[in-house]
Amino acid sequence: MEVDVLRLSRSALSSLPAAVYRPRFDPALLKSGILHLGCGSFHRAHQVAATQAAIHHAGDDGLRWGIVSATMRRPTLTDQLRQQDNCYTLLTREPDGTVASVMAAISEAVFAGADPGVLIGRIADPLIRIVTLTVTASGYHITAEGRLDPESDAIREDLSRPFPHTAPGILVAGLDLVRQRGGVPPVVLSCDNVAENGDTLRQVVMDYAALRGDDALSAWIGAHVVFPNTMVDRITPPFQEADVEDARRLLGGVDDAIPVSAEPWFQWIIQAFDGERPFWEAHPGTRFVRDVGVFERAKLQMLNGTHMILAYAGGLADLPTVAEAATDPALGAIATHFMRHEQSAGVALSDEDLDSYAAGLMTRFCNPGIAHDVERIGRNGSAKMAARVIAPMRENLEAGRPVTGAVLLIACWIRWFALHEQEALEIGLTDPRADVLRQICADARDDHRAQAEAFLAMEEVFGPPLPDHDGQVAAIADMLRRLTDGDVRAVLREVAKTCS
Ligand code: CS2
Repeated sequence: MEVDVLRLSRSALSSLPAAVYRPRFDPALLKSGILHLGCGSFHRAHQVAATQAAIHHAGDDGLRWGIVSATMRRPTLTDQLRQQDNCYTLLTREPDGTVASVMAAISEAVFAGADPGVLIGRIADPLIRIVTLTVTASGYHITAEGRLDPESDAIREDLSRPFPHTAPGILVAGLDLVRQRGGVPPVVLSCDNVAENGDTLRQVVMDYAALRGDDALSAWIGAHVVFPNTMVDRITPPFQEADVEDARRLLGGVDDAIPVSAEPWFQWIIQAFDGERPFWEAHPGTRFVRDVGVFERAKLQMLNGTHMILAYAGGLADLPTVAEAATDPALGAIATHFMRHEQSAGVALSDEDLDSYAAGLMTRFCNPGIAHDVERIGRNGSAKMAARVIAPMRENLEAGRPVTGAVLLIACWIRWFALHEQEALEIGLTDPRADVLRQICADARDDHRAQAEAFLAMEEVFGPPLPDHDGQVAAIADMLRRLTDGDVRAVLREVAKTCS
């Protein structure tokens, strides 16, 4: 006999166990006031949670802040969201167990891969007052200097199409329509881990308009569109089958095909801006401030940069998750030291605040409830390197401080491509510049110095030459040799000895 399984939807909300947090508004009454580009796990664990809190806070007035959540990548998630009336479970992995909250602030789930024109029209919809983005650092197509990379294949292809597919292209086309109609442009809010994400996005969008040959549009965007800077932080591992079982158990047997799992920590620091917006500060951890800089730098370098060393070294040392890498005695010690003594360069916080921020981050990395694969964190390194690793490394070199962790990180990253090129890397390798980087390793097989030299010569990734550039190349080449010739774990133990 087949048992009918109740699927999560608006009508199932009333059958959920009392312990499950759920929307205190009728999701059917939501109107769309926000357009989001990049409907993925992070967006669903972060912005949607804050928007739901804001809607609760404002009562009926909050109902205008439903989110049109769009993706260009594949239709699977949007189809599943629609099958569940855009409801899903947020599984918060607390140290003493998991808490389930049903999220329902998405008013429309849109797959726009086949027809990006839909998004362009929505940007110009007068009811859409804010356009938010989580398209990852690689979605900005920037050089190490934070300008649009005109050589990027995706941008070149975009410019030759009737409808753009990249985020900068879609924004330019949508804002162009606003201008043609004489409308008021929406605020464009980047929620990606990109340095000065709002300022960078403004520049990238203006560069794109200029590349299209429309300098007047570029100037209009610069003068009329607000791009606040933000810092976003919540570790959100990708979907796992076990999440579905956890959701079913916590929802009292109700099925959710698309739960999202996240750590309890939540931070969203937004540069204050004029214009209508949800009362996002109703969610603990959200703050509007004048200057996001210090928060952003602390987070990008200390969290995201340290994530990278855990990923690249962990991937070589057979430590497949961040938690395993961070709890490994040698790599954990290296990461702790790197975060506090190298990656804090230029972060304007007191020693006491840096100590406690760093200690908190290491505890978060070790959370066993968060299964975050190093393969995931290691993706798109070429788009992340400049702001997260090279900026503090450069500052340390200028001040004459050691850069042992940065050298190890870069050498491990190069080693990923060298192994991949020889079909000897078991983990997947995703990077917008993967072909070029793999080719460098193929051209200079077994020549560590040539590999290090060619990688560091890529100014679009590393920026201008480092202080004592040849010395850095030699140090990275030497580390590459040690990683190639010896046992990676033994190398990590040796490096850890120098981190005290
Ligand atoms: C990670 C981030 O993949 C990465 O680059 O460092 O996604 C990180 O988990 C988040 O920024 C945490 O807020």
